[in-house]
Amino acid sequence: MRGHFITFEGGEGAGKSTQIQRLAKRLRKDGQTVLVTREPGGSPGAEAVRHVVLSGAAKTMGPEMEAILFAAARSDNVEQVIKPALEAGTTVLCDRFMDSSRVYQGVSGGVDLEFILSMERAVTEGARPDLTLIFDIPVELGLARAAEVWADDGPDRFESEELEMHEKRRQGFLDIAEEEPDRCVVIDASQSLKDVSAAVDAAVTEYLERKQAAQTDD
Ligand code: T5A
Repeated sequence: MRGHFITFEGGEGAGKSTQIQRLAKRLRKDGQTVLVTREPGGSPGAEAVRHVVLSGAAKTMGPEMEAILFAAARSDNVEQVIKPALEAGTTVLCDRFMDSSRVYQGVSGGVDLEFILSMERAVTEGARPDLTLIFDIPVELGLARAAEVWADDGPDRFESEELEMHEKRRQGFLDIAEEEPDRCVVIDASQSLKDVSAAVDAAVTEYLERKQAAQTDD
């Protein structure tokens, strides 16, 4: 049976990486086989592209080219890592996925959404998320948290942008959640670590129960 595919989305410093590790631990304790991956990155090829896009080296090529690079990295991660794991029945948790391209390159980057969606359809065939947790946090709080973990070289290509850009992204993620309520759950990421974890657990449990009920009906 195909594994569950759960993606974590949202703005900078929202706590996705922290919560993905906590959820992985919890699901493993419950007996599930879990794989954690991230984007851009995940596979060796995609990690190489990650360095190019996050260093800002591709910025001068324009937002369309950056969108293509993110899609290329996603394609490699999907083919090399995500699909084989799902087919083996593994639960895959991915730190950012297709919604980040819709929001960062589309909503705030100005790249034509249809162009982004056409790449998305090609690249994610057979690997569409079953559940997407959208971590919502006031922009200033998220950036302050992200700043705690910046390495010596400071913010990356996207973190360093204007507040207005980050606000647009926050709204972009909320819009996706509203348009696709069957797949998306908004998590109030401004809460304490414990409360965010409880919200994540509740959303995942609800999804797993819904899935199990649907299988029983079949
Ligand atoms: N991108 C990505 C695109 O433009 N297009 C795409 O298609 C894709 C896939 C990725 C960048 O690439 C862009 C988006 C991004 O700008 P990244 O380094 O992977 O870059 O960055 P992020 O995913 O944004 O990771 P961050 O580290 O910024 O945020 P997280 O993972 O949401 O936050 P996390 O867990 O690292 O937490 C940050 C700090 O806050 C603390 C943690 O301990 C940590 O110190 N924290 C909390 N503190 C208090 N209360 C809580 N509830 C807390 N939760 C976490």
